[in-house]
Amino acid sequence: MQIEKYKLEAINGDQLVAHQQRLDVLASSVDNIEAILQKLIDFQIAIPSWALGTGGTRFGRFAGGGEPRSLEEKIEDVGLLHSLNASSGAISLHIPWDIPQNPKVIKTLAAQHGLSFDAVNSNTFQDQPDQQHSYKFGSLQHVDKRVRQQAIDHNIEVIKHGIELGSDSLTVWLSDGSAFPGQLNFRKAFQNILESLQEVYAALPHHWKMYVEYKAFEPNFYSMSVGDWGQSLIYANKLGNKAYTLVDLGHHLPNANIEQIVSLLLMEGKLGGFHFNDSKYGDDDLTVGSIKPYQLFLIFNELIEGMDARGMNHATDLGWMIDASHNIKDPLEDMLQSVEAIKIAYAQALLVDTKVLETARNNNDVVEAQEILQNAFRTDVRPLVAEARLRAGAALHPLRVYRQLKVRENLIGERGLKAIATGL
Ligand code: LRH
Ligand code: MN
Repeated sequence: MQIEKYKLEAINGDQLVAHQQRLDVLASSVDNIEAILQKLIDFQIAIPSWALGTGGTRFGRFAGGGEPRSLEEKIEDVGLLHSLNASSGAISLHIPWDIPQNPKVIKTLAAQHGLSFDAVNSNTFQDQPDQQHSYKFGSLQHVDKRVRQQAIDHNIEVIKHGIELGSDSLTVWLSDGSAFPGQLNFRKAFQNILESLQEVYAALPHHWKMYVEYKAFEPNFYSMSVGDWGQSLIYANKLGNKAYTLVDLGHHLPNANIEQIVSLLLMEGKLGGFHFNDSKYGDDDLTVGSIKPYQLFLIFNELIEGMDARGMNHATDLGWMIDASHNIKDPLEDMLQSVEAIKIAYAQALLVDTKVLETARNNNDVVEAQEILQNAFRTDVRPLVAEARLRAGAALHPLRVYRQLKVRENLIGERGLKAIATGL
């Protein structure tokens, strides 16, 4: 399904006057509004190919209907999101869930929707039907060299798919670890993974990046072999300049200070990118900003401070990706809300006057420092985010257009209620 431009402009038309009034009010208190608008327009977030259908838990899965049945339909759905918010200009594939049978055709179709291919993701956390060796006891950490080689070969195959599609980064998330004390020699597991990743690293084209994604627990619940930012950083440092850490917001122990982790990884020049989502307990993969919007703002505050300190380009120098799973929400509505939450947090953080904040810090004026941050966080920047969309030819209110044009009903009409998407 495609969104006809005239229909989108007609719906925008009804909201323009109210929008302009809200924007004028906000503009009266924001100095560098044009610079902020351009940064918002340039800021694109990659949509995960594995989160366009209804996810599930071990207790149940409640399909919502109209789910994409192929990679082509997944690209159409991301194209639809992008036409609504002009902020979802890339898709991140997971192999083998989304193997491009004909890369040229897939690349052309994506380009027609204004999409590029972000990081490709390998999968050595599931056994495929035709697989020779099982990953039951791990993949790159495995005590058996043949299992490690199988996993290395898979990652190199994933790089090949990425090259054909014009991607320039590989994300490696390992479910490797142990379920019980005594099961694993931690040092040998680390060495096996490092040696294996070095073989994968050697297969990277010169301009590619490798993201090493860490996770504190699940599916292993005693130890994970890339269990936290420190372990991921050791791997990235030992592997070389193309290797970076990847921060999935849901992969931390309760109450971890993620904004401090982000600040230090940036300082080390080893922060590669993000998997945005939100969570209350574990790796809940909930809508971004739905549980801890202040934490998301604080993370963007550290990102801007750290990226500006290194002269980095906000839009292109880090991997901005969503990684979520939808048990009860419409996957596309969830994505629209997630992208909106990320843009709002970024816009609020761009309002922080870092010079005044530094002065307060140098005066140990803790109260003033908090006031500066919370003034920005308590500023309703939604007119700014909407204006950036409008200038990029998209919807003032994407979710409203999505519902007004009955997109899900149309997709169910096209694909049926029983259509099941590959992914989580
Ligand atoms: C692991 C993870 C990883 C993906 C998977 C779909 O929890 O975050 O990034 O491979 O989800
Ligand atoms: Mn992830």
